[in-house]
Amino acid sequence: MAQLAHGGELRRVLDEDREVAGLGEQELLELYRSMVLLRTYDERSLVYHRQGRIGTYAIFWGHEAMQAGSVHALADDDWIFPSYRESAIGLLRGMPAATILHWWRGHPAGWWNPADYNVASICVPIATHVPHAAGLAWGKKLKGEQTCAIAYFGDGATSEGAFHEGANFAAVMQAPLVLFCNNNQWAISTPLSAQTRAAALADKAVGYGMPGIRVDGGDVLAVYEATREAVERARAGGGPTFLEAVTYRAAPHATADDPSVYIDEERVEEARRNECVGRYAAYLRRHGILHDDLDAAIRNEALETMRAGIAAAEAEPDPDPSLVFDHAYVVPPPNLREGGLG
Ligand SMILES: Cc1ncc(C[n+]2csc(CCOP(=O)(O)OP(=O)(O)O)c2C)c(N)n1
Ligand SMILES: [Mg+2]
Repeated sequence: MAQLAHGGELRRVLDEDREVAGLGEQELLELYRSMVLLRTYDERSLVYHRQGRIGTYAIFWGHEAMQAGSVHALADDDWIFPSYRESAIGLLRGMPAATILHWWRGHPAGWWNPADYNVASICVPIATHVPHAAGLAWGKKLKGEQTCAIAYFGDGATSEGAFHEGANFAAVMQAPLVLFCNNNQWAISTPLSAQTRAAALADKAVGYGMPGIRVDGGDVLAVYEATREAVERARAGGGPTFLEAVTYRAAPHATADDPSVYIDEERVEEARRNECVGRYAAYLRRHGILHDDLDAAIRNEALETMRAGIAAAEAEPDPDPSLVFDHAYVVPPPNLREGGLG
């Protein structure tokens, strides 16, 4: 039966300094590599945006633990449904950085075949991918496959009709789905307090008849452990799980946003001091798994991936501008025809 979370304790691993069963030194380092790659992607993207090399960009600084921790708990066959906040999650499935940079450059080469990576398109409309993920998960179950799906969305998305439809459908059909809510406590400038009267978003799970788990979203191992449990339950026929990962958004919503007019700067500072990559690095160092040379090598490798990624993206010829209209009209309006674009 579903449990009431009631805003209570968050699940944690790093602060308790405990180990997670089944994770050896190699797996722990792979997880770190993934986090550093995501962090590097994000920090470089902000620079590329300022240099005019990519368009408006949704920053995910501080969300790396949620993304890497959950993806590492999946099998390669499991399907990922990202929102714009998880735009670079395909990197963890071997997608080239150039492909994602193309997406942010508005280039058609930024759209991949989802079946190549089992990563769906980046979803910008809030929560509309939740029913897609529920449908895919249900379809896999009908086919007798062991595959499950994970849908990523924010706290604001839980107020959307599409979230409700997808969550209810997945529960009724007992679809093997993980509903992963990144609760960064802001939907652009709307705070969580204006989003819901629920004591905890995980409590919503009760209404759908599924388990709800609350976890420290800055703790990569807690996220990993909680997602693994949800995935195991899904594969065993136990249906969907709602997973609420709690953080505080420590960066602007996107490059077009100025949070100084609405956010609590002290909490931002606190979140930045307690950021997830540094927290995990400290854990690995305490356990003798990470040291300076290895850390430098991992960071350099990620930087090199980004250097090669932006070079490849910029080497791609510009697309034909008329492509924008290709699938928009059966009969193009006269002004487009006159302009030679129809
Ligand atoms: C259907 C829809 N309505 C409104 C928007 C505009 N919009 C873009 S991001 C955003 C906030 C979403 O906040 P949240 O779900 O908490 O996700 P976060 O950005 O914090 O990851 C909104 C309202 C949109 N993209 N789609
Ligand atoms: Mg949010």
